[in-house]
Amino acid sequence: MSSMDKSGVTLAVLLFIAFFSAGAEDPYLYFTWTVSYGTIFPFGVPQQVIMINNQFPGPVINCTSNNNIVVNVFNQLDEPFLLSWNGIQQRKNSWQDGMPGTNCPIPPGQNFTYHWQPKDQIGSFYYYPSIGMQKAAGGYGPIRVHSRLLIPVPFDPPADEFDVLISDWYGISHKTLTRLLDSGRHLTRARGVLINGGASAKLGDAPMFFLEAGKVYRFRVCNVGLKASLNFRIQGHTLKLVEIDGSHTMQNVYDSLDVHAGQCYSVLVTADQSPRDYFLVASTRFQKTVQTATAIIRYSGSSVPATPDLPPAPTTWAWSLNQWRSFRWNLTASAARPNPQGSYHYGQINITRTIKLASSTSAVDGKLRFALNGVSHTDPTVPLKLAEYFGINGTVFKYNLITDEPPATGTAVTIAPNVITAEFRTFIEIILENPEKSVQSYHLNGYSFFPTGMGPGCWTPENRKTYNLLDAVSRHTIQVYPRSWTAIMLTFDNAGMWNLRSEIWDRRYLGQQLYISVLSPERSLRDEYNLPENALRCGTITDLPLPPPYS
Ligand SMILES: *[C@@H]1O[C@H](CO)[C@@H](O)[C@H](O)[C@H]1NC(C)=O
Ligand SMILES: *[C@@H]1O[C@H](CO)[C@@H](O)[C@H](O)[C@H]1NC(C)=O
Ligand SMILES: *[C@@H]1O[C@H](CO)[C@@H](O)[C@H](O)[C@H]1NC(C)=O
Ligand SMILES: *[C@@H]1O[C@H](CO)[C@@H](O)[C@H](O)[C@H]1NC(C)=O
Ligand SMILES: CC(=O)N[C@H]1CO[C@H](CO)[C@@H](O)[C@@H]1O
Repeated sequence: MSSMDKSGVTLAVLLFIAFFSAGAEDPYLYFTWTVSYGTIFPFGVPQQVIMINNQFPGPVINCTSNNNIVVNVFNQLDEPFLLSWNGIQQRKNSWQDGMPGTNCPIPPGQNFTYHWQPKDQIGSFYYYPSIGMQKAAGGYGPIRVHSRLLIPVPFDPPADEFDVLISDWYGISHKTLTRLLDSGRHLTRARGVLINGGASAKLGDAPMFFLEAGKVYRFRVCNVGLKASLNFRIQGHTLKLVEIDGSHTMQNVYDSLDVHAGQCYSVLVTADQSPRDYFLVASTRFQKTVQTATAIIRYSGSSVPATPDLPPAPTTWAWSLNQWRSFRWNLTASAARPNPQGSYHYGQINITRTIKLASSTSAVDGKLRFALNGVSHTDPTVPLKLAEYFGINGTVFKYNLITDEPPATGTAVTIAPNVITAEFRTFIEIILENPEKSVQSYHLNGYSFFPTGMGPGCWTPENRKTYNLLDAVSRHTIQVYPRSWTAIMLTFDNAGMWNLRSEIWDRRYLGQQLYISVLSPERSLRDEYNLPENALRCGTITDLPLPPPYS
């Protein structure tokens, strides 16, 4: 065969693959999960946790972009339960988002089958219980989304991958925490920090991770905790950053990374040090007493214990802000990009609307509440999305109680469902203002956004001159430093009902969240899937006839 014939054959094969991979349905992965209470002893005393299939953290969902993920969740708790999929965009499909505003909870003793696809997504994510304070009891687990075979990844395949779920841990049952918060109390200080469900490893404890000398490993690190920003580092090793919240980054090398509540990072670690044990460390940031958890990494075949001196953590806010400034999207890495219009050249799209959201803390009827622009969200019995779909939204909630400008400080706070509307496919700037003295972290479901700027004080239009309009890392969770602002931009091209929340879990529980209703006026299947046949019903929609389906 001449070389031309060969390339002709190759082209034909490629076209064949392209044709059939477009036509064939994406592979299905099935999971059956039982959710129940279990007991762990991370600090030597028994603590109740929520387990998935008797595991804490729960089992990994290891999948590839576009796979069909079918998870049948059996609730064996004594209370309603829902899982949500942090960072999975659920394109056209907020029916599967598993939030109190999109799904009826799974009653005790019953089950619900989620069916979703990580459409054009890659990266590291996690699932967690979305009702009330249940996340304080665990119930979370990792999600890995690999690139499809034909799509190049900007680094060589690692020898192995490790999921590292780090969190502050209160060691108080979620029901007790709920009672404390309901009675107007603040969340007390955490008991400590956990790494994959374990607290501090001591010299001589069993290793959690094994490395072979000379090889490269991917650590997928997510902060699944309730509040604390955590610094992640590995004794004697540097971290090559390759992914943030589902986007490939420029591969800068760091000694440690600040991971704020709800965020995920992937780093490559080369086992290039002398063969012995090393400590992997997660410690709290920005609090007076630093709390630290450790896990042991062992080079295979070694029996030399780790040295007890842990690498120091950074201490200042400025360090953290500068690290954020150093993050850059790898614009040349070919990867799945869920929203092409919003993804490329986002800096050249005209902003159609600016929404400023300010957080606040106040007492309402003597009880602690947190709000966004003066409204402290409360979940109605009928999920917002279903109320909207069944046309009973008018009796369940009012759209746009808040405006795009925060009210004057001191304005009375309203407790109500906080739902705003965003016009389908518009490009919007959101300014997250944090006038308070603790760090914030905000997550938006259904989307990935560009955090274009951060700065101290109050935001003004002048601050736009400081924006990164070229290569901000597209992501789902972003921090806002104390008495500072963060600006994000995105195209609202995913129809559905999407939660925007503080990842500081007591703030979220006591109202610092809202939902954004993005409706496609066409009610077309092109823009949004139909209500799934197995959707659970609750409250006043239980017996309502189904509205005409989208077409
Ligand atoms: C995870 O999925 C990837 C891609 O399908 C596969 O290559 C890998 O072996 C899987 N890993 C595990 C631990 O199952
Ligand atoms: C509950 O599980 C059964 C299989 O055991 C399944 O057929 C059914 O669809 C599930 N229910 C829901 C609401 O998904
Ligand atoms: C960006 O991605 C390209 C294409 O995959 C890769 O060759 C390059 O090394 C990456 N650049 C950095 C700095 O990570
Ligand atoms: C953005 O707005 C400017 C001024 O109104 C206009 O000239 C330009 O064409 C717009 N750009 C796009 C991409 O719509
Ligand atoms: C978006 C939506 O479905 N809105 C509905 C809200 O409720 C009124 C009736 O109260 C309907 O007319 C709207 O269609």
